[in-house]
Amino acid sequence: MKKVVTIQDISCFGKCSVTVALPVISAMGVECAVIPTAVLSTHTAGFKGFTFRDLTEDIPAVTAHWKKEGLTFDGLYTGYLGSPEQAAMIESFIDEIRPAMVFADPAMADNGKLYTGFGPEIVDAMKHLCGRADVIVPNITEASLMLGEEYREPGTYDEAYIKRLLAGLCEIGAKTAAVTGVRYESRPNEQGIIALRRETGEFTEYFHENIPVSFHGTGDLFAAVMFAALIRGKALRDAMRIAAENVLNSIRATMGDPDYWYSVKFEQCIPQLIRMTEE
Ligand code: PXL
Repeated sequence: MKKVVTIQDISCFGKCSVTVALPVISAMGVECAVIPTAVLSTHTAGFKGFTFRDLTEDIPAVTAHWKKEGLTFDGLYTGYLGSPEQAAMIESFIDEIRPAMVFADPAMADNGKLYTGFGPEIVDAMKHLCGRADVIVPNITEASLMLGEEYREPGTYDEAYIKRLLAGLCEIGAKTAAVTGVRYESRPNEQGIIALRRETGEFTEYFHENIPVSFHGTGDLFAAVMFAALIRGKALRDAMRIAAENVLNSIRATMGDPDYWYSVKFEQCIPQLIRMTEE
């Protein structure tokens, strides 16, 4: 069995980051350790007055202990950070523990804006960390912030804009960059993920129906599934497809329930996810 670690926050209520990654990665047959970057009472999108405990100091301490124990990992998946300083600590973790694959989601922004609580320092920190990764999965907002490129609204750009972002992301150092939430002006009813492999210059894409709703936590769900699928040995396009289809299934399971605004009912789609993983 493959063994991985994810480094991101625990939002105690609200289903994102670790509380999505752990069940999903486990269901996909991969052992998952965690290093929490912060503990929040809820996620920061839509809840008011959430608590926030920063765990920055713990990252080097856990790294040192794990190094002493001789722990090894088939992969590392990084997400939401508690502070910009944590990015450099995670880079030290990569140097010390040497996970076989580094998958970074620079989870810091969406819809043209940084998440509540982040200042501009997080952008350079995430950019540096992404430069150390084998695979990165920014959305358009995160990609444009890291590159200092103009942010363009969904459905207002063409392929040239996305290819420019992808080339820039590979220049930062990422071996494979995949931009999520892509909607071309010419294909308004579709949404997709486009990836570029730095070594070969090869583009890989997966387009699907655009469901015109937005739910919190879907970026984290996408990243966790794509990461675990790659760890299970799936090809890049299959990993993108399984992740996207699982997010779509979870959105369909959630839509129309007015009590459910804070995340998606991904639990209901775990049986399908396991079937897609084992195919
Ligand atoms: O889904 C990304 C995310 C993760 N963790 C926390 C968040 C968010 C997005 O807002 O607030 C705490």
